[in-house]
Amino acid sequence: SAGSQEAHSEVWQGLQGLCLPRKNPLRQRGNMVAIPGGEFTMGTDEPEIRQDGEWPARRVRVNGFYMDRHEVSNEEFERFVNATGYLTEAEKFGDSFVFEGMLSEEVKSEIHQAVAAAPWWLPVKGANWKHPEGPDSNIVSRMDHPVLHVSWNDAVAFCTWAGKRLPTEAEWEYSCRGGLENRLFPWGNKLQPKGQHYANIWQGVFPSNNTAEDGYKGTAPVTAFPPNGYGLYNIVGNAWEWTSDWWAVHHSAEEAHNPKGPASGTDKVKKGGSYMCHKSYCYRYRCAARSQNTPDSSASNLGFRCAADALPDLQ
Ligand SMILES: [Ca+2]
Ligand SMILES: [Ca+2]
Repeated sequence: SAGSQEAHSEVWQGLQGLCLPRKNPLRQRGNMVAIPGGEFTMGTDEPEIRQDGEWPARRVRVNGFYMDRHEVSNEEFERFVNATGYLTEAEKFGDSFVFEGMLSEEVKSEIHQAVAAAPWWLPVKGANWKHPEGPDSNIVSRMDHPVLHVSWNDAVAFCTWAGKRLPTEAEWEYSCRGGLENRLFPWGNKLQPKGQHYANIWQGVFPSNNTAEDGYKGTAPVTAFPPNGYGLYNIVGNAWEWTSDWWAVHHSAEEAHNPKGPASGTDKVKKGGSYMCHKSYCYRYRCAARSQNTPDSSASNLGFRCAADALPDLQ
């Protein structure tokens, strides 16, 4: 699988580092990219979704750091679970939220409750990272796809084990922008330059008809689609990504240095949107866009990637 090829290439890069000159040894190792420190405009003065607190635009300075090149994959998460015996919160609770459109008729027929404001989300017994659509599903053919059904607490546990941490919202948004200023998307302002798809989102009519014109009805492999200017894949679309910040919708317009969000809160910030996002109801596959969930929440479109201040030892 692509996942195991990647593992091999990580080992190979590690070996190369010992005896052979590499093209750019400081730029990358394993699956992390060096993000240069700098200043950028966080948020926007032209918010598309005001109530999410996408505004005001403010100048933010971040120190250099490292960012995972792609969302944490099932293969990577499995390595963590195999090494630690870690049990995710969805596994402990016994259920997780799954998008109705991905469920079998059999699983659907057993569910009698839904979220009033979003009836396409169903709590599915036995849904977790190994069984993303419930007990009759598995990840065997999706080891290189993003791990799903991981809570914020699970994401922190993984990143800590890997010698990393979650990115702050500022670091995530700075990474998303890939060196461009004030653009909607990681690659610019046009959703589909030259008619090409740059992210895994929803085409068609949400939630009834997913044409999968971009090639994917659900998640895509973590390195599908072109990377942004910093070499990051699927930073918008595919799976939502947890950040370390608590959620708030009011922000100071003052310039800030390495902001870390409010000191406390009830929800954590997630960024980037997912394969379920369509402009008509979830125009959140933009770098300034944001949303939130409680730290113990999990769902079939929510994952993460890690950041680090220094490159961790290879796992
Ligand atoms: Ca898609
Ligand atoms: Ca993503």
